[in-house]
Amino acid sequence: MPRTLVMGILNVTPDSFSDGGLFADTDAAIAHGLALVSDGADIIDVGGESTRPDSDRVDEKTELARVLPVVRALVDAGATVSVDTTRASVADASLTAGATWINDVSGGLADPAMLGIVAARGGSYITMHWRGHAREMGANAVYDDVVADVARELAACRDHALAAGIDPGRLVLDPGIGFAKTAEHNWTILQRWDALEDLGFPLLLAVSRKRFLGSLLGTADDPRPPAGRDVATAHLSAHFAARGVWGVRVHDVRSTVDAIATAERMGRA
Ligand code: PMM
Repeated sequence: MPRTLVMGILNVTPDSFSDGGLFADTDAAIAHGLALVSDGADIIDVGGESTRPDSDRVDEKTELARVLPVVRALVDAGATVSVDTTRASVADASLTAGATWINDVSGGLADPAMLGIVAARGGSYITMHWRGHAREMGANAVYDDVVADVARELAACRDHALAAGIDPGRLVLDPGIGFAKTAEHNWTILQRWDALEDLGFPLLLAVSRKRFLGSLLGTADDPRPPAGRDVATAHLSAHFAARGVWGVRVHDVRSTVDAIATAERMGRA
């Protein structure tokens, strides 16, 4: 197995849940992206639209203005860049600017042009289990059997991506931890990861600083604040690296890189 890849999160937004506003300025965002690379990130995931529950959508022009200069600068510096977007136009412009990956939290559902554009451009694509934009997702956290339902809906995303012509060697699946899911749903999915492995594609683990970790470390009503969730994040990174997950998407790259290196060394018999 190749080593689990570490995707460093770079939110160029004023309102993301854990690092909102810190890197909203282009120069600060570029500097932070370069710092993530020097901490050991393999891919920098640049996002210009917050997916925080209850956040409003940004318009296309704003999203492009946030994302493109950062993508160009990081690509020029030699980084591998992913762009976290649900818009085909942003994906298209980002691939032109040198991005390798499109990370679409809507699994191709938000914009009907997305899958065709990524396929035509030969982009690499992360498709995530999704049940609606931020304002709608809380109400959609209803499942008969969360593992079976998420696996089935994610399989449909996989099949749509392949049918649109996305290269099977450039496709990664993500169950969308925290998206239209309660803390209990998230833990159940993580505990029954084999159901996702059965989908036959590389998987991305994206748990970093999410609220279910805050509830675990504090209480549901008084969760530990996001910056205090990095040890729990790194632990899950190591746990899933040991079972061969393709990648992990994290805010604090250093702690996850160290945890994965340690797990990898332990696994070398
Ligand atoms: N979560 C967030 C944003 N983008 N992308 C993927 N593929 N999977 C996720 O779970 C995911 C994502 C929300 O977290 P952030 O606001 O810290 O970026």
